[in-house]
Amino acid sequence: MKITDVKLTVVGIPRTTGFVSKHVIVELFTDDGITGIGEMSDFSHLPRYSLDVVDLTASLKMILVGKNPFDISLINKELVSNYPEMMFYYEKGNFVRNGVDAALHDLCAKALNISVADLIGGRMQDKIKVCFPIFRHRFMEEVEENLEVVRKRLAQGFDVFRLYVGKNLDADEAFLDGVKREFGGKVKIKSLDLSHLLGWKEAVQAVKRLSAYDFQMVESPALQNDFEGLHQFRMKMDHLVSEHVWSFRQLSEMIKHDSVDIFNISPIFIGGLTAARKAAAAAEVAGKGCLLGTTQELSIGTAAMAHLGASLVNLNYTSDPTGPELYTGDVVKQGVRYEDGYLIVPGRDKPGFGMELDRDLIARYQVEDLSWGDVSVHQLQDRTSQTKA
Ligand code: GAE
Ligand code: MG
Ligand code: MG
Repeated sequence: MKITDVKLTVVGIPRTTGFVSKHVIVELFTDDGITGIGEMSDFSHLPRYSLDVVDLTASLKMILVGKNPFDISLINKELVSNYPEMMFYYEKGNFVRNGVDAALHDLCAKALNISVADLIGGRMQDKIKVCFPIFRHRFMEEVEENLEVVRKRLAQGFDVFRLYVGKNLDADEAFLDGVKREFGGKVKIKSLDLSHLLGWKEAVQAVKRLSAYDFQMVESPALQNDFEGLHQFRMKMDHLVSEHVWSFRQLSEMIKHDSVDIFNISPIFIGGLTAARKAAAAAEVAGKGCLLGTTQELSIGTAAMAHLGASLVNLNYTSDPTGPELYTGDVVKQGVRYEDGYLIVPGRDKPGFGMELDRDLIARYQVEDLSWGDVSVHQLQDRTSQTKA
């Protein structure tokens, strides 16, 4: 089997918060008539420059056309030469590699008539516990809106939440207080996510202040790539520390510096399922915990993570992928499902990721390119439509 063509389609899909994320849907065609699909999810992150999708399609064709899609390691090696690791969390080259590697997995599993989970090691679990995100408070008036999000999502079965903090600690505290008063033990806060906004010492102050409330872990409580700062934070505080993984070099530095307890692994940020599996194996070898993070993918990207999570032996903390619940639309016939706060791994009866593109939906959400609209740095950092300065 050989890859014969590559197609990239840009879609822009609003979230329930009003924030619009742009994604690229990848299709790899073959001489066997089988098509693999993948997703380069959520390009709407800083830095504010955009890839030229026409140019990207031409480059990917040069790399992929004529290749056997089962040569996943070889293709990944070429992809990393062309879109190298940059030691940056939102590096767009990683998003590109992720979309292609996902489509390769979907393609190979379809060719074998098995699911991707079965292709990459089999199923350790059929469902993955996830938490719902509460985006960062900047204003007091957002506290009540976010408590309403908790009410609504709890009614749907999401009983674990994670909270972005660090821009308005009064509001962060008021929210945690509101959750404790109204829901008591019915709602759990998995993590406080500082998103690298504060240096580790300021992060210590912030987290100490919020420690009157229950939460399991603190995420990204230091500036990006401050491995020693993360270690200092971890030694000072009782809570578990988690950090995203965005390059193998960064991963190995975090192991060397004993920076974290838990690696937050997302294929999008480490550049594909192949790379994410290596990161999970590194966590296992280093005796660290592991959870699946998210950029908030559509159903194809989320299904890819569900298959990855299904196959992991060390997925030992609540994971993050809830994209399909956050977006107001999608591009597949039947999206991934959530039940009682679990992401359901698509079944063995569905080859590949178990997702089928819906051409009408693609046409509805398709946009010209990845260019940026009128959006502020705050909106990009905090993922809200809130335009106030
Ligand atoms: O830091 C996180 O855990 C996030 O999921 C973060 O990356 C978000 O900004 C996410 C989003 O678009 O909401 O990518
Ligand atoms: Mg995070
Ligand atoms: Mg994102």
